Amino acid sequence: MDIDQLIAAHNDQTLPDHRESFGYLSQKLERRNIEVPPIIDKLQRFQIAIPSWALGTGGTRFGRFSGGGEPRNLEEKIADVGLLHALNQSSGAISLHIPWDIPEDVAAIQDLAASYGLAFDAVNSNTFQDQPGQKYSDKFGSLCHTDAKIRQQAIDHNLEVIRYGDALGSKALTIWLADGSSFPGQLNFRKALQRTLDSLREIYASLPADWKIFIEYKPYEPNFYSTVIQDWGTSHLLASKLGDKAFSLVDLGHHLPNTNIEQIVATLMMQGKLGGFHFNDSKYGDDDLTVGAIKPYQLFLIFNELVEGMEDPASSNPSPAWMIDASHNLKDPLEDLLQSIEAIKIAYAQALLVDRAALEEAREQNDPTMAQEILQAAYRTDVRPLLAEARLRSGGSLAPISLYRHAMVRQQLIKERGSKTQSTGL
Ligand code: RM4
Ligand code: MN
Ligand code: MN
Repeated sequence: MDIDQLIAAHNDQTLPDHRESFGYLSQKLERRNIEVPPIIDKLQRFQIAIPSWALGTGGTRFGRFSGGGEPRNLEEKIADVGLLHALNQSSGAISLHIPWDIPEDVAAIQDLAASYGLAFDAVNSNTFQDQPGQKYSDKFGSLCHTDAKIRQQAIDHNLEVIRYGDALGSKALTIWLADGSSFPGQLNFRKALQRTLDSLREIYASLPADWKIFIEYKPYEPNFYSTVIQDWGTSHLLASKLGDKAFSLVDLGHHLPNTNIEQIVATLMMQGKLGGFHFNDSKYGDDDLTVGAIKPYQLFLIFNELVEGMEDPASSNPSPAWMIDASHNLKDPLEDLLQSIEAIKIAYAQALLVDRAALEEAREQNDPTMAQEILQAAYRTDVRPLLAEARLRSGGSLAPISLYRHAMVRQQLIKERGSKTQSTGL
């Protein structure tokens, strides 16, 4: 049976239950004067890119326990994202990491992606690992390096990534740098930032006219004392100096504990400079866990700011690029991604329920109690039937994980690909 038939058969079984819960929720929302159809429509249109490195089991520096059936090449990665998209109708794009996923036959890769209804999202460069055959080492930095030859090598790599992305139809380059220092005194901060800006300017000059460049920031790791682009302020400074095509990218895992990420989102949107978003969750470190697994309320508050910015007709911020950026240590990567997408859309739907006029009124009245009541009314609503309805209308599955298990997808993949496969990536 093909996937669409499986989805239809499985949906038939769960439909009565869904109809009941969706009907009940719709009535309740209508009584709260919330129009359901526009929310369903927004949920149907919301697409979150899957990075090509998230289809395999990640690991820690201590080890990696492959679950088997991992994609062995770019074609199989595209097939995995195609399967996710068939199930949830929200993963309609793939984000490639070069050189982990160099497309050998561009036309064939494009055709394959199109056959699954997938587009190519931002391409990502990699100057945080030395590649086989690479002339100079990035051990002490790339775009910030003291040696002009090494900076040039990193610039050239980014230009090569743009060329691959351009051939495939991507419209953005994401740069994340591991550059920094692990010991006080190792790096001249001022000069390192200046060199980074100068290198970025060269990359920026080669961006195709309709492209954007996203500058990611991160406070630590793999460097443990300083990072050249440590925070949103540094990223914003670089993006502002570069020009209109440059934006900051917020990765949830790249903040120190208790950082008010929702305020960063609001600030960048106020400047029209929020370009992209990397979703993950963590208790301690970077991108360790499934989105929404630890801090769903924070995710909701972030979406509250995103929706506020996106729905404001006066906002100059372009629609941000959405991507998952998490590693998968224990779970089946495809199940993990299905859960992450669900968590993101839950937060989005809840943010769409916020009574913005009433919230503004509470703010005008300096009434924090009422402001909290309004946010809680949205956050405490179980919006999952709205997500299921959006999937159903788009031809997806009412219950993706249940179907995935029922159809024994992983077992099939292990049969086809073997139990000892390992994808390229982290
Ligand atoms: C980094 C950063 C980048 C991602 C790599 C794999 O921490 O989040 O976005 O490309 O990991
Ligand atoms: Mn990231
Ligand atoms: Mn990261």
